[in-house]
Amino acid sequence: MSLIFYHAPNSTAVATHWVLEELGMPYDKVRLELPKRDQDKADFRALNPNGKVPVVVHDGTPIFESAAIAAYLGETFGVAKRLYPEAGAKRALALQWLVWTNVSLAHSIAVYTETQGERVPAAQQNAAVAAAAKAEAERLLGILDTHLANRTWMLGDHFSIVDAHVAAFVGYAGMVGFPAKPWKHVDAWLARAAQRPGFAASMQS
Ligand SMILES: N[C@@H](CCC(=O)N[C@@H](CS)C(=O)NCC(=O)O)C(=O)O
Repeated sequence: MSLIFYHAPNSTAVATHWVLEELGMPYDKVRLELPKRDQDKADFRALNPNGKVPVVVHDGTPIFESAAIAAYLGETFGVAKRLYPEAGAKRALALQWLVWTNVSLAHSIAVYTETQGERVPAAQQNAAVAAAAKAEAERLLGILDTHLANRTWMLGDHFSIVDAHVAAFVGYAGMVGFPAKPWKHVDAWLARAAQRPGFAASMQS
């Protein structure tokens, strides 16, 4: 079995890194230097034409998009370890939260970070768009808070790789203007998730 993980520090690949660590699978890491544009090299573009990390290559098949990677790794390696649900309704809920994280939460945060802040060029600044994106991200964190109000983990009593994936994004959100403190259930869950050895490992590039 061959599993290769293409990553970069402080990137979306942290979510995949955490998932891989939780699964305890042996894998090889290939680090890209994004500022040096390693993502534009032909051999990497052949794996992901989007030129973005993360990518995993499992037995020769490249897979991009962190939510798709989490779902694939979960169903392939996580079920026997009780880290991902078997096929059925519970798996649909797992997929629901993975997709929600990338399509809804991460999107609103990306719009916010791309339209305000000192690193954003003046031509890209847009206070109205940034305010709407902020409101949307906060609304979504509220939805997550309600979900976690009566659950220890995203899917119930057991930690799953869905927790790792979602927590990686929520942790990132905290670094770019959305600390979890106002959402007390999210905050407590994030603190629980951060106790996992997989979290510490995912912070090492
Ligand atoms: N939706 C993608 C986002 C991946 C992504 O945006 N990766 C960034 C790093 S956080 C990247 O590789 N950027 C390089 C570039 O755009 O040139 C996923 O979840 O995998």
